[in-house]
Amino acid sequence: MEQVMVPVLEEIGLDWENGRVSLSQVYMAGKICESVVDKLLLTHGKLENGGPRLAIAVLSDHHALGKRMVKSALHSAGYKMLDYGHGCQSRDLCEHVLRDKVDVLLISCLMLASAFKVEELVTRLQDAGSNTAVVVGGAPFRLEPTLYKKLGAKAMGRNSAEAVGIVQSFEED
Ligand code: B12
Repeated sequence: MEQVMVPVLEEIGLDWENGRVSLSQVYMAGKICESVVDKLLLTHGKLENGGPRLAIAVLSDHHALGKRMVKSALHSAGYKMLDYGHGCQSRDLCEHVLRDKVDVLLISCLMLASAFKVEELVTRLQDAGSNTAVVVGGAPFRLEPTLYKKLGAKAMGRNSAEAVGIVQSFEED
């Protein structure tokens, strides 16, 4: 999936940007990939690992495939996590994180406008006295690898395997 599905969807996104495919074709490509992800990915791993308290969400936008892949990879590695869904707003996320005492919040963003909202989320968490580490991923962060730092996130991962490595590094801290 990392080697075929992700790059193909990226190419389809570029084709849409350049007017070569319609939004309905992007939508169908997304739907097909969703059913592949649902069939092939593990969503109920052996959740034995104590580790840091994790949560995952898509901030602001509704591109949810990346979140599913990251969640599945972490499940396979034995990590349990809360899933706050997609289209989440930073105010609600901040409340959930404080209520659930989350140590590491994994945020997926596919649109640049959503990525910029990470800064507001981090500020809200800091103002509330939270030590939660915000880890981000998604197209805007892959395209601009230093963006996460500018927005106050602790780390950025390019794919689901990197997400696992980052969570493991928090466990070692
Ligand atoms: C499929 C798709 C859709 C589908 C989404 C289906 C779904 N259920 O998710 C549909 C058709 C609904 C859609 C809608 C729109 N889309 Co769209 N879409 C895409 C497309 C082609 C692929 C995205 C995808 O699913 N990739 C596959 C997944 C698996 O990859 P991924 O999310 O990047 O995740 C991987 C890594 O990034 C990483 N990762 C992801 N999250 C995290 C989190 C952490 C913590 C870590 C460590 C790692 C990590 O691991 C994953 C596995 O490797 C992209 C193109 C692109 N370049 O990404 C455009 C794209 C994101 N869309 C775009 C746009 C503009 C839109 C619309 C506004 C179009 C419109 N006019 O309506 C709407 C907005 C909807 C909304 N409000 O959210 C733009 C955004 C441009 C921008 N500058 O912001 C893109 C980039 C296309 C483009 N080139 O212009 N879209």
